[in-house]
Amino acid sequence: VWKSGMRSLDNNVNSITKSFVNHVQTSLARQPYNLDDLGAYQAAALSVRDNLLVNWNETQLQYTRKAPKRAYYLSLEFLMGRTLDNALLNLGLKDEYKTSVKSLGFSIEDILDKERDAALGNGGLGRLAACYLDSSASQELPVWGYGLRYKYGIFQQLISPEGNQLEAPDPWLEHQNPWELPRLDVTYGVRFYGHADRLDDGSGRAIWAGGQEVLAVAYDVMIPGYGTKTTNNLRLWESKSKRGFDLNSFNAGNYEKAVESSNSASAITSVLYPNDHTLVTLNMFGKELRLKQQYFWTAASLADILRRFKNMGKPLTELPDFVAIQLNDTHPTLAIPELMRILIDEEDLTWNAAWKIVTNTFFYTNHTVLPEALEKWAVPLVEHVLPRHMQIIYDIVILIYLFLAVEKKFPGDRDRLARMSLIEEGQPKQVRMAHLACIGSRKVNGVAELHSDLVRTTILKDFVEFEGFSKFGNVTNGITPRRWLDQCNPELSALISKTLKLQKGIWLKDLYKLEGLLKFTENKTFRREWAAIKQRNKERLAHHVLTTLGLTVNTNAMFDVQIKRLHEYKRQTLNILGVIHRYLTLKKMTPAERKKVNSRVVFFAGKAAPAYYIAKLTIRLIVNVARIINDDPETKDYLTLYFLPDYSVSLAEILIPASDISQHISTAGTEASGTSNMKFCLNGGLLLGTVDGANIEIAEEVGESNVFFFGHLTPAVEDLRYQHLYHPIPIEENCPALAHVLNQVSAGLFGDGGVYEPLLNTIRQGDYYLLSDDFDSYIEALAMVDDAYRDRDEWIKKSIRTTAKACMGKFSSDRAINEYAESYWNIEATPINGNK
Ligand code: 26W
Repeated sequence: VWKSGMRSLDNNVNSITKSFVNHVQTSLARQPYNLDDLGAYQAAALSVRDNLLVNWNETQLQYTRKAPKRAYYLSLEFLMGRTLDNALLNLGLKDEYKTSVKSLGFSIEDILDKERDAALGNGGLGRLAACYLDSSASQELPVWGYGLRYKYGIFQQLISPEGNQLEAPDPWLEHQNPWELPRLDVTYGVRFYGHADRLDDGSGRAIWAGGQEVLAVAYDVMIPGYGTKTTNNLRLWESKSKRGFDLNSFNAGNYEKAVESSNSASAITSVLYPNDHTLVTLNMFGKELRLKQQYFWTAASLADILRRFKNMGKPLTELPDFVAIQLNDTHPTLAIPELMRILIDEEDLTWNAAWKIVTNTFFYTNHTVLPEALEKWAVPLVEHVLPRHMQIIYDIVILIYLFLAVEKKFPGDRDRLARMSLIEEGQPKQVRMAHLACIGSRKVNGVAELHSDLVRTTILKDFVEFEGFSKFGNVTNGITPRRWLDQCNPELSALISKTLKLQKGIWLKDLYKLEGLLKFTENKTFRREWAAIKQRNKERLAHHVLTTLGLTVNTNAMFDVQIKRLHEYKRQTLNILGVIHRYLTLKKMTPAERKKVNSRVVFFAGKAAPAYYIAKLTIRLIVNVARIINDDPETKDYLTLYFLPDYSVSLAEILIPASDISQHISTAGTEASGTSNMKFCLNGGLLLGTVDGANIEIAEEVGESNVFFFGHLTPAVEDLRYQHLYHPIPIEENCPALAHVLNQVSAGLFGDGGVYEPLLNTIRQGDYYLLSDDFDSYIEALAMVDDAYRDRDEWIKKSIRTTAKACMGKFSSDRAINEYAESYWNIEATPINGNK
């Protein structure tokens, strides 16, 4: 096979094959004739990496030479998923590799499937960072990412026979990772603890010494642009002990103590925190380690950024002309006092000069307005771990912020001062990171129109009044159409290219071109092809369920999908209670009546934070409802449901193209944006959703007739919550249909009803997320979806319109990243010369 394969290949394929074989023999030290798929994946990846490296080197060289202003994206999470397929697409080498590996007896699909996801993120925030890196490189923007190289990514989710979520570690680095370049020579020392002594020379400087020093080691990940030579960098830090182990203790026979400091250093980057939205469940040790992660990462990144800047030979006052630093939520906010510390203590700048540089360098994006998600750090903890930074934070409060400025603008307004302070009173006092991020930044933005409005009118209202409206903007999120259409739905991508008579290289970089599909809605052949592709994607998903879970899925049914982190505000509970309602309705019907019903298959996937009891109980309910319903001979032709374990980027790539309808049903005003809603639309899936986040802007683009909206609007939410608290109406009166469903669950229809009481009580008592207020209109919306689906031809037209309009341009991350580049960072495209 190897020899005959080699003969028939053209030059490009030939050199790929050579490089592949070379890596098998030299890098992997294996024999080509007994290579398995994993080995083939590794060899293919290493040879692709050689290609990337050439472009990466060239890109970095030209950035240094041309010295453009650069942007740095600081994110504690980068949810990259797999890399090989994306690298092949962006390099334009997919077909060549396909031919090459085929000639060697492998299938490219099997090889691609061997790659583990790089799952260094929880969900929306981390995946957005990954899409933005893809778009930055594709738009030839000089952007680097900075993050942590967690040894373990987001936990693997297992489901026990009872339906409980179990967590297992995710050892994603178990086999070597071909996509990273260890830079063992790029290191920085990062200090923790110790003591900070102010100098009494009137300079405002202090000396911070003692404590623990940990080494940050750089690992670089190459980020290729689509159809450009630009290959940007994602630098991830690994922590390790500065001094190896303690030889004195070792010699004295105290082996445990000898490795203690080394263990404590490497603990910092050992695992991604699986909490999205709150840290209140962590204990003291958990909180301290998270704070150390945040400082370790921001300190190393800033040191690296400053070293690069200083190499240009410019004075520090020009830093904002050459560097923009984007804070992805408040997680990297310590960068603000850290830069103050460096400028004052190490660079001898005055307080005012330093503050001016800082406030022109940073930009802050808020990703949630949920109160429990706003980060706060206990003052005693910050004092202990970062004594100098605590001093600086107090200085900001006193000097610049409170007494000089706010007091001047609003004399005597004590309440306002307390509301705006960086320090929240209480036992213990706490540092409010969102306030620090806000006043330390040049601009602040939210991630969809509604959400940015909420940021301006709720959590940062006082700051808008203080600093002016123009500091607060909006950049609606986006997604990369390379991964979320071309890669995950190659057939649809090919049909689009064929229909538009455009190479995908054109429209994948200018998604507004999809609008050209609109006129084909009336073309019957086109519609048939469109529908056939959706059908094959449904079969691909069914095949996945069959091979992973051993279950057979009815592919003639409508596929209804809700995939996202489990959270009360996202209301998976509303969905499962809706499913139960449907089931009970089917049970009451005669067989003849049932025959008229649309068949529906409901898919759920998503992880719950390990300590989030109610979220885990929701999973348990879904799994147990599935067990009963899927086995009921009377109804199973009409309604089945599946909870797919271990949701990941790769699983999303299978689920999204297969969806007829997807659910984005958060309580109005709670989902900042959502990004999977955009992915579904791009793949011709319709939306069922509340008037929330980016759903609103999607509907503006596709037209409301192509989106199924329901539920109360944001302004009503506060009043409804007030009513539930102070004038509660029994649920039997407020929403009889929901009360009936809850009673059936309590009565044990899906196993021991008592188990679910805590979950059901969140609705019966207080109903903070307003399920009882939205349930009836939710059921109505589901019925409208059924009606619409009955007219299949019209449905396909809606599906085409959704792809053509909803996700045209606006929801491409290319549009979003260009907005950041132009209106925030003030950076420009820097094309890399030379042939690709
Ligand atoms: C303190 C722990 C913690 C961890 C993560 C708090 C908050 C977060 C993130 C900000 C939560 C998050 O991922 N937010 C999501 O961000 C997406 C990208 O902007 C939005 O599309 C989602 O609506 C938002 O929930």
